[in-house]
Amino acid sequence: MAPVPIRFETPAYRAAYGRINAMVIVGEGLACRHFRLLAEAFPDQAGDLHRLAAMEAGHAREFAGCGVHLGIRPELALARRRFAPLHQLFLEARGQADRVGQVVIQCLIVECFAVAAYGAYLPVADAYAQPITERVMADEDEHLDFGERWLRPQMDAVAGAVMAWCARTLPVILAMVAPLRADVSALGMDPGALVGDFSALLCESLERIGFSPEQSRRLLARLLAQAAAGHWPASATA
Ligand code: PL3
Ligand code: FE2
Ligand code: FE2
Repeated sequence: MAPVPIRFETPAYRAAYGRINAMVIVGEGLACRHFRLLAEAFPDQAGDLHRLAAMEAGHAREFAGCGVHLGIRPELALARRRFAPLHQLFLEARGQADRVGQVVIQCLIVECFAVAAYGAYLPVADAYAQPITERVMADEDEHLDFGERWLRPQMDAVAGAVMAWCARTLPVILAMVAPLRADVSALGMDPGALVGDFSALLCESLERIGFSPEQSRRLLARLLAQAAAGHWPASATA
């Protein structure tokens, strides 16, 4: 099937872009804040974490530029409301001085989601946004890697906590993106493929830090069961 050409100037595209672009800008801004808070939780790695935070601030600026380039105003207040539960969960982990929770939420789950989302956007992005998205994706890989490198050596001690935080965070992510389904489609992306890629990336990450393929698949099954229960685009397959 030949791909349908994307018409960046239509009102439907522009309205959807204003909402999705805002999610990206707010998500990157929160990622910056989370890495600054992680720098406080990991004083011995504060320099590195401040560097990652600065990368996130750069992402927010560059994606904001993508909206400006199209002459579209992002719906930031809506995006902030949609991201609030995820930010609250991060703050809860921080409030308990739970470093595993903070790393799982930001470095594993949010970063895997970012890589899946930007990977889905890349083939349908306009010529201005495409190289930016490609560069940002490489950065997000590094952020994921930070979390994996910290978790892997202590896996025996933290496996239960990692699973528990995944189980708490995934429904929050699902609830956040479920209302984006129509907008994701309007930009030319397949919401089902997006969740499929996200689950696959998260599974691979869990395996890299030491879970067995069975354990990661069980978590994935839980995710897809929630999808079937209506919390995620129904076309999700993985
Ligand atoms: C990590 O550095 C930042 C995480 C931000 C995640 C934003 C996700 C927004 C969801 C929108 C889904 C589709 C995609 C893409 C367009 C650029
Ligand atoms: Fe980022
Ligand atoms: Fe990131």
